[in-house]
Amino acid sequence: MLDGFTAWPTEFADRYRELGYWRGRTLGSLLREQALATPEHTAVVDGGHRWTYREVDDLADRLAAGLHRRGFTAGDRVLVQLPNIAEFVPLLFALFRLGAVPVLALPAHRETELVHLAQLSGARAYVIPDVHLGHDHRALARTLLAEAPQLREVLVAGEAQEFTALAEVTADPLPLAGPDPSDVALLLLSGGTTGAPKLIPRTHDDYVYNATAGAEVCGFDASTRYLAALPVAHNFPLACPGLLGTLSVGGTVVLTPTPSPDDAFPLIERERVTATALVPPLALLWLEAAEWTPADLGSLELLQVGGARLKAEAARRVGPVLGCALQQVFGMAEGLLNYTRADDFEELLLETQGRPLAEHDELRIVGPDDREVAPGETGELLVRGPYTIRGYYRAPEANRAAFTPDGFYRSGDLVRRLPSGHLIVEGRIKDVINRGGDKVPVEEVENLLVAHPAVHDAALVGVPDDVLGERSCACVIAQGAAPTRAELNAHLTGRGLAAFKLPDRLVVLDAFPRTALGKVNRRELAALIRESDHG
Ligand code: OOB
Repeated sequence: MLDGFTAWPTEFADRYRELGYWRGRTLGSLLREQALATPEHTAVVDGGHRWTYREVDDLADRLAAGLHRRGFTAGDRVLVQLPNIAEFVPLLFALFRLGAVPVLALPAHRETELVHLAQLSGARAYVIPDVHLGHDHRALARTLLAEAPQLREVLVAGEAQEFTALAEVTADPLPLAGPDPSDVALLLLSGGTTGAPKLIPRTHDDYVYNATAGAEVCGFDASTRYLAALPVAHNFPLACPGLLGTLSVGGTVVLTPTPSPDDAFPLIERERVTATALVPPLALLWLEAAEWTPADLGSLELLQVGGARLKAEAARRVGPVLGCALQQVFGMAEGLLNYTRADDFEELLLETQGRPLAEHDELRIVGPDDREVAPGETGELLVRGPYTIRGYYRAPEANRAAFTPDGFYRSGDLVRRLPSGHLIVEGRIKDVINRGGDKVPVEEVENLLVAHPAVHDAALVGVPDDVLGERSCACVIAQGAAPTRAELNAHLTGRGLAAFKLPDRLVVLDAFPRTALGKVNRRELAALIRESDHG
C-alpha cells in the first residue's frame, strides 16, 4: 500500500464490495479481457497509428517488461506529461500492470507545476513528448532533473537526445504479479483549492467502477468510436467514460492532437466518431464552426459537456446544430460524477448538470454552519461514496480542511438539488477561477505575482466572460512605477507557470477591500471591477 494514501475505512470498503461497486478488477485487466475477446478490433487511432486490441495489449506487456528490466517496480511513481498521442495508451497500461503509479500532468503544465508534482510525488521518471505545439519538453526535463532529486530518468516519445526513447524500452513479456485491486492505480491532479495542485490517489477498484459505470450510463459498446479531444491526462476524457470506459467495452479510441475544429472535424469524418467530451468554450467554438465546416459530422451521436457550467442557451443549440444528443457532466477528479441521462426530460438536460452516477453516492448540501440546508436551497456540496477519495496524497494538513471528520469531501461548489436529484451548479466558495474548465488556483498565481519587484500586493479574481464563463483579473497594488500586464505575464512565464494561469487582465489599485479579519475581500474586489466596467 502506498504511503500517504488514505484508504476507505474497512466497513465502507466491505460495503462497496458487497454492493458490487468494487469488483476486484484491475485497470490492466480491462484491456486484457478485450484483447482476448476481440483481438483484431481497432482499439486506438491517432494521426500516425492504428492499433488493434492485440497490438496495444502486446505493446503494453512489452513496455511493462522493459520498464521492469530498468528497475521499475510496484509503487514507483512516474510523472507522465504526454499529449493526446497513441503511445499514451500502452504506457498507461504498462504502468498499471507493473503496479507503478502514473502521475498525470497536463501538457500545458510548466516548471512551476512540474517541479512541485515531481517533488510531491517523488517520481523516479518523467515521460514526455519531444516537442509539442512548439514547446521542447526535453528542456523542461533538464530543469526537472536539477530540481527533483528522486527523478532519475526521462523517457521520450519521439527524438530522445540525451534521454531514453520510449520506443526502446521494450522486452519480451514477463509474468508480473500485478497490483492488488485495492492499490492506488494512478494520481490525478486536483483543480486546486488552495495553493499548488494536489494529488488525487485513485485505486484500481474505484477507477474501474468510475470508467465502466460511465460507459454504461452513456450506452457505450464495441461500436463506440470515442474522440479524446480534451487532454487525456484529465479525468473527464480519461475515465468519464472517456478512453478507459471505451476500451473497457471494446470500442475504438481516436486521439486528436488539439480539440480545434481544424484538427477534430476531419478526424470525426474519417473515423466516423460517435462520441466525445468538451468543456463549454470548446462546445461554443464547435457550434460556430459546425455552421461552415465542409466536414461531415453526421456520425456524432453524443456530445458530453462539463468542467464548467454550460449556459442553457448554448445547451439548446447542440441538438439542432451538431445533430447529436447532449449530456451535461459535473464531475471532479476527487471522485463524484453527475451525468444527465439520455431519458431525462428536456429541461433537465438543458438546465441541470446531471445527477450522481452511483446510487450510494452520499451527498450533503450544507450552509456555512455545516448543517444541511432545506431541500431546494443552495449550499456547499459535500460528498462521500464508492469512487470519492478520503484524502489527498501526502497532504495531512490540507486533508483536515478538505474532508469532514466522517469522510465527506468538501467540494467547494455551491449547488442546488431538484426533487429529481439533479444538481444545478450555482457558484463556488473555493479560491479557484474556472476559466472555461481550466482551473486557476488563485493563491499559486498571487504568490508568484508578489515576487515581482513592482508588486506590493496582489489578488487574482474572476470576472464574468461570455465565452470562458469567467476570466482572471490580477488586481495589484504597485510598489513604485506600476507594472504592465505584459511585464507581469513575462515574469510569470519566466517562473514557469502554465499559460492558462496568466492573468487575462490587470487592474492597478491603491488599496484592496478587506474583511473584518484583514484578509482581501475577493468578492467585493470582483464586484468593484464589475462596477467599474459598467460605470
Ligand atoms: C472536472 O474535474 P476537475 O477536477 O478539473 O474540476 C472539478 C471542478 C468542480 O468541483 C466544479 O467546480 C467544476 O470543476 N465543474 C463544473 C462542472 N464540471 C466541473 N462546474 C459547473 N458545471 C459543470 N458541469 O472538471 C470534471 C471531471 C470529470 C468530469 C467532468 C468534469
